[in-house]
Amino acid sequence: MSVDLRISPDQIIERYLSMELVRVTERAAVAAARLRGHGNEKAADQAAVDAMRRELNRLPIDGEIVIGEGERDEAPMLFIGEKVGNKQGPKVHIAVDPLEGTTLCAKDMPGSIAVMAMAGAGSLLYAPDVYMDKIACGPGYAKGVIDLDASPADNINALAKAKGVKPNEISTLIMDRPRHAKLIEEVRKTGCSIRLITDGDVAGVIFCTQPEKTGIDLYLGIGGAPEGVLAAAALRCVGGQMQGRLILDTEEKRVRAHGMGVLDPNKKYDMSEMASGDVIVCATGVTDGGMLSGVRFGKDFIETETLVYRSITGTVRRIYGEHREFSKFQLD
Ligand code: VTB
Repeated sequence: MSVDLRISPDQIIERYLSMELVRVTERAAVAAARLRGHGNEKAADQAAVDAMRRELNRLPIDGEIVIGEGERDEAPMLFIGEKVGNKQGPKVHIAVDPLEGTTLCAKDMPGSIAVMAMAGAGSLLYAPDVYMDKIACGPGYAKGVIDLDASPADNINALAKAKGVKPNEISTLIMDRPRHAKLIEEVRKTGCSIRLITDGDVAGVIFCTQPEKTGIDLYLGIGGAPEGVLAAAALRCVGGQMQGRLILDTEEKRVRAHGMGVLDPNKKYDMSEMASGDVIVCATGVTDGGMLSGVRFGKDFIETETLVYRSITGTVRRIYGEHREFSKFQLD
């Protein structure tokens, strides 16, 4: 990747903003983590949404939520189209999932995170809250090595060849859902291993970027479209390939998507059509997971772990935070 090291005024703003975004997902994660293991998904999600919104509104941006908790009538906060920020800064579009893996948090199971992406206006796909068929692999492969329209076996064989291993040495990750019965059966026939996850496919896709560490080469299957855009944004920052297609299987969904600018309901989106330009992605662990440690409540301070990705430079920062004011004043 060639990097232009000259920094424009806009980029300076974005550089400063990366640290501000860390505060946003940290707050959301701490708020959700207070309700970790309480069996109440709604309450944990609400706490994360409230905290994220409060923090977003403190930012020096003229922001608009393009992926959020849903459309205005179904989501009182962080709805698609909601304006956030103090308006004293750049026009940006924001995708949020204040608590990705609500069930994981409610059951105190591994892998729930607070996550958001920010980019220039028009850079993130306006994805309605429908399913998306997705495929993703990590960096280092020739473009086109995987294809959403190829069979699982063909994708696995192509990836194995490119990696220089046998097909049965490729490890895949799929969400454990009845809708994936056929997919799982086809992958099993290739002899590949499958990690089945119950929730949290933003992290599932990101796992592909570090196969040596996570043991995952390939993500396959159907998950949420908003999660797809967030994952594409993160993948763009570190390299890797991803394609997605919205599943618009009813007239109502097609009309809704059309209203959001999706003119071709069968379009296969490439990673950079889902997230383009200078994107910053930020994720803080809520429960412990393969990617991030969860929030720890200590006697005197609260610990958080956050990953910040930036597409323009490909930098990934892992930020450990000790928060004293959270614990003293119980702000969230
Ligand atoms: C996923 C996953 C989420 O929803 O995309 C998914 O990342 C898809 O929907 O954590 P289903 O649960 O209906 O399969 C979650 O599991 C929950 O928001």
